Amino acid sequence: MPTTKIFGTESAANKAIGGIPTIHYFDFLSRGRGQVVRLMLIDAGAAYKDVRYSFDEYPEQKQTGVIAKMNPTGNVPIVEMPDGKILTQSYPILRHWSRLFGAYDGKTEEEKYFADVICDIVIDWRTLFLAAFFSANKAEDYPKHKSGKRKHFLDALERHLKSNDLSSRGPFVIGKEITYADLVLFQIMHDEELTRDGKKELQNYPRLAQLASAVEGRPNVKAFLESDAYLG
Ligand SMILES: N[C@@H](CCC(=O)N[C@@H](CS)C(=O)NCC(=O)O)C(=O)O
Repeated sequence: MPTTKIFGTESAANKAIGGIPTIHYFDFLSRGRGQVVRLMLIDAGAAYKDVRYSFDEYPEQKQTGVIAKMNPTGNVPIVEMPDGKILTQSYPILRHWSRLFGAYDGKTEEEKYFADVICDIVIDWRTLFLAAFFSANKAEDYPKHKSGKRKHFLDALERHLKSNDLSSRGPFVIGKEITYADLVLFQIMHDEELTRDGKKELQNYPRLAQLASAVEGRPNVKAFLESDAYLG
């Protein structure tokens, strides 16, 4: 049986998105595509219902269970809204809620475009990260990923953030305002364990370290990271 917990208290942020969402995802610490969906709600001060499936019970749910019924691809995260609407695909969910919040996706066309650019790079990075991290041959594949593709994405993102006119104002992707792209980028750095130990593995990437610290310093995110709800 999946576990279900409520996080937070219903707020105006819930009203903006149509109530308290139920997020279906793996019981995978505070990591993964499901966590970045949770992270936007945490940052916005919205309550959510957190339904977590163990890696053992998921395959059956994906084949014939509740996951199969809700999502044609059988993937998680899946979000159920109180009016019965089902939301799938993590990045479209983040963009959808950004529009409903009237925040998190920049104001100008240039800002929106650049947030999407950074998000797209992270999508590519996450796909390769997961393939290596969950590989049957992880002992060989993950170190190879770290020195190969991961380094390539870190180099490219650092260069983008340092050279783009909006980003160079910092600390976020488009400057002073946070966007969903910051959450997405923070989450992959977190999941690759680059934000721990004083961010020592980001020492050659000062702009990325600055962005990670700025996300961690958001009041609601900080409170979450310091709470028992944060699972690592
Ligand atoms: N593009 C989808 C990808 C969803 C996806 O691949 N989710 C993974 C977990 S992060 C999953 O469902 N893995 C289990 C499987 O594919 O069987 C999204 O962003 O939501």
